[in-house]
Amino acid sequence: MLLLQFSTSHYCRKARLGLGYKQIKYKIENLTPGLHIFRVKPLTGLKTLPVLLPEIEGERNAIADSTEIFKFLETYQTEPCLFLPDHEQQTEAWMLEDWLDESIGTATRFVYYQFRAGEGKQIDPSLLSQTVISVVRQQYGINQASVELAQKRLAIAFDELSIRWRKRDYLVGDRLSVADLTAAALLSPLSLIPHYRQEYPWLFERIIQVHQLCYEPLPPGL
Ligand SMILES: N[C@@H](CCC(=O)N[C@@H](CS)C(=O)NCC(=O)O)C(=O)O
Repeated sequence: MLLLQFSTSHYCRKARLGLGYKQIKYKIENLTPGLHIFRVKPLTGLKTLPVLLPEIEGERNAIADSTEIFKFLETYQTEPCLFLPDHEQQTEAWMLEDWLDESIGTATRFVYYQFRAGEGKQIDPSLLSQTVISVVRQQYGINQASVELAQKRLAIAFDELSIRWRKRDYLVGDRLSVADLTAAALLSPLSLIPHYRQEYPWLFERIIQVHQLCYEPLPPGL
């Protein structure tokens, strides 16, 4: 299998957590933002990464979107199981996964790139890095006003996740699910931001645990 990714993308990290949890062997092709479209669009019709190429006869050529990659991995190799056996619990896990994917992963991106352009500039002050950050900020409309809204969305996420993760080992049910993997990946960029590290130490403990269960190197900052 081949994973097309941006090396620093938290959505690509999410796909790697799924592959790692199942201990599936795979190769990685790192793409350059912007130029990636020429590789990805003909394969999937979309322009986002991650994309998984199963390279298996009789299988789809390319699977776009981290959620679809999870579904594919579960059918490709059932053990260890990523889906919960109880239908109601799995439905709840999908609901959390979708909310984290559509709302919280985006909010993290806004807060992270705002930090990297200001207070966190010294992490990589090179012209190349600051140019990439500036392009991303323009592409997604990241500015003070949109970041403030993103921060409010994150505050709701911390409330919801704290109710679940601080009471039990897993967000839903009694084993790792798509919800845990998604939260761990999509909130991981906050590991570099001192404010979040100080306010929510339990969150980063969980992010570390999920990465260990998935045999994935820890995100920068942890
Ligand atoms: N819902 C998608 C989101 C993926 C996504 O937003 N990927 C970003 C990188 S973090 C991307 O490819 N952006 C490039 C673009 O939109 O051109 C998924 O889960 O795969």
